[in-house]
Amino acid sequence: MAHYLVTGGAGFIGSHLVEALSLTGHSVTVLDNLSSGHKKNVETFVSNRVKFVEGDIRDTALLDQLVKNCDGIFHLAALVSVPQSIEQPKDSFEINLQGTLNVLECCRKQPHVRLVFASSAAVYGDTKICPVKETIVGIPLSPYGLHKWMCEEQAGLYAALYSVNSVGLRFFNVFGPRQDPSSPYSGVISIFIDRLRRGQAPTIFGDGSQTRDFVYVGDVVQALIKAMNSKKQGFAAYNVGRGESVTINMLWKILCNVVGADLPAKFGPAREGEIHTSLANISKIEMELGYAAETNLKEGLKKTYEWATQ
Ligand code: UD2
Repeated sequence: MAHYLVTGGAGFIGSHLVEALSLTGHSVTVLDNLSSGHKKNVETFVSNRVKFVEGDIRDTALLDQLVKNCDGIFHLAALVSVPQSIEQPKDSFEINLQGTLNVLECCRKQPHVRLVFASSAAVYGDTKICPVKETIVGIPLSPYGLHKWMCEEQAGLYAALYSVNSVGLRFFNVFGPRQDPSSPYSGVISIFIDRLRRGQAPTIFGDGSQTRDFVYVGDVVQALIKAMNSKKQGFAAYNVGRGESVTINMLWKILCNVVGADLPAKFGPAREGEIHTSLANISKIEMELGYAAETNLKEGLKKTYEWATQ
């Protein structure tokens, strides 16, 4: 059994990872400053094997202390909102880029520690290439996307210079239980489900023909664990999606069908600066890590709706 540090472990994706690791007998230290995560997400998993530490990845002394005795780090802590990164680019720099550098420095000091970190489809920006492959060099549209891309470049250099082994996972549109619907920039599925629960029509931005590759959080956890268990040396980046996309109009239709609702959506102005199509080519992660998206959109929506209405 291994001991892992999960930064951002009280967040939406992190808490599912902590749950899976603890269920398979590993011990975990969760580090989270609760800026977007919630203690209640992990409280039920805290045990003699799962420890919660409230703290920040900008605190290098704390990081050094927590990394001791670790076999691997899952680094998911971030300033996760793209719009917030546009309003506060310096915070994005300090949390997303410098924070990841702090984690890489810990790995440099403890060369046996393997690192898996959250990158994002935002590194591609508006590529117009669809489906998009890891070899495509995009032009990020936000500090968030730029800093995630720079994290990958940093990790590549740390692999070459200091033999730090790491994987960056480019998450596409992740959804599932515990995704917080409370901000206007929350994931569209969490917002749509919240509206359905209230019997309200959601607003589709634009004509709804835009497409996204929605991936269930359980599959993201699978990708994280496979990346950690892989013996690959050096640095590699992988797309994590389902390899299928759906229009937002179709998403609403499928969701209504899953829950047996008949509620037409409203339409509002398109979001400024947003990309129209997003679809991951997942053949690299399938071939190199043995990843296979297991939960289709319908099943994932069903599980998420059940969680939201329990
Ligand atoms: C996703 C990520 C974001 C960043 C970006 C990079 C999420 C939650 N966000 O933004 O962090 O990585 O990709 O490309 O994964 N929509 C509506 N009505 C609503 C809310 C959304 O029509 O009430 C539409 C929205 O205009 C967009 C789609 O739904 O076309 C998905 O929106 P989103 O905010 O869930 O995710 P996205 O792809 O904009």
